[in-house]
Amino acid sequence: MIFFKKLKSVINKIGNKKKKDFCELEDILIESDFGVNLASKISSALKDSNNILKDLKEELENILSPLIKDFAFAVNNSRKPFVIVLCGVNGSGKTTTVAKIAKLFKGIGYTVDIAACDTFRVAATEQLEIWAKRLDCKIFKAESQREPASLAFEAVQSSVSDILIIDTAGRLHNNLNLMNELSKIYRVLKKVKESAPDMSILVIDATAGQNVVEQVREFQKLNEISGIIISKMDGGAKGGTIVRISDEFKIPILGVGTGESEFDLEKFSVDKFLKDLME
Ligand SMILES: Nc1nc2c(ncn2[C@@H]2O[C@H](COP(=O)(O)OP(=O)(O)OP(=O)(O)O)[C@@H](O)[C@H]2O)c(=O)[nH]1
Ligand SMILES: [Mg+2]
Repeated sequence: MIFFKKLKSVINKIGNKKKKDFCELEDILIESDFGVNLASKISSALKDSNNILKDLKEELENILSPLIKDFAFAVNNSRKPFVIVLCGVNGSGKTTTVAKIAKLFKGIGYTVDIAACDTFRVAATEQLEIWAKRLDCKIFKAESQREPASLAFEAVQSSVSDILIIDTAGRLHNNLNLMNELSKIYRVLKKVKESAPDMSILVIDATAGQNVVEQVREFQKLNEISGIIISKMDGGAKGGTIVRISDEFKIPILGVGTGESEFDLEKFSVDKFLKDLME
């Protein structure tokens, strides 16, 4: 994580508490996607610190630790299937995360179906079909460009598995038509199962950095986001995105994507995240 390396060198300098060094710390936090407000809040909180590294660690821990949840155990005994919807902007990692979650749940003994509700692109369905085959999951898919809400309806109605994971098309949070379409998926699900979606997961690309707050806010308006998964944390991500979202929205952090295979989903570990600070 580039952020921590840079941060360490500033912290080493900051021992003599010159104002310009605190400004530099704030700049690094901003560069690392903490956002202006949080960067300023954190660097102000550290001004009287005698041990910047320790206190920074504590600041981050206070924000992140209460939000880390083990979502595999969130599955309750409500009527089957337990419906999980994945949403997010284009290319954030939703489809790959569907596979990772399916793998995880299958690994602990659940039966899992998948619904390919990104019906716009044939390639999207094909991508999920490959995963379904590899993971040995039943897939609900549309033969042609069917309305995603209609496929979602059929999937929830027909699935006899413990868990149904619904993949959705990537959509920019400011595209009203596409956001309305997602909203329709949520509404239709409730017609079959009142509690559905039992879980709605927003997948955020850790390397994107921009607009995350707006993304969360807009997706949250359609349906309560039960948790966030941060994908691509293996790609040299700066790391601040998750701290910023956590500070602002207090939404559970369900996992971290660390690669492109179905095995690459880890529980978020604050210790691991902060370890680089101490190295
Ligand atoms: N390195 C890395 N790559 C990832 C991770 N998650 C997804 N990817 C890659 O990111 C790209 C996009 O992933 P998808 O899962 O197709 O993303 P999506 O959100 O479904 O994309 P759209 O359906 O087009 O909106 C693919 O090349 C994935 O292999 C991750 O955790 N780490
Ligand atoms: Mg996809």
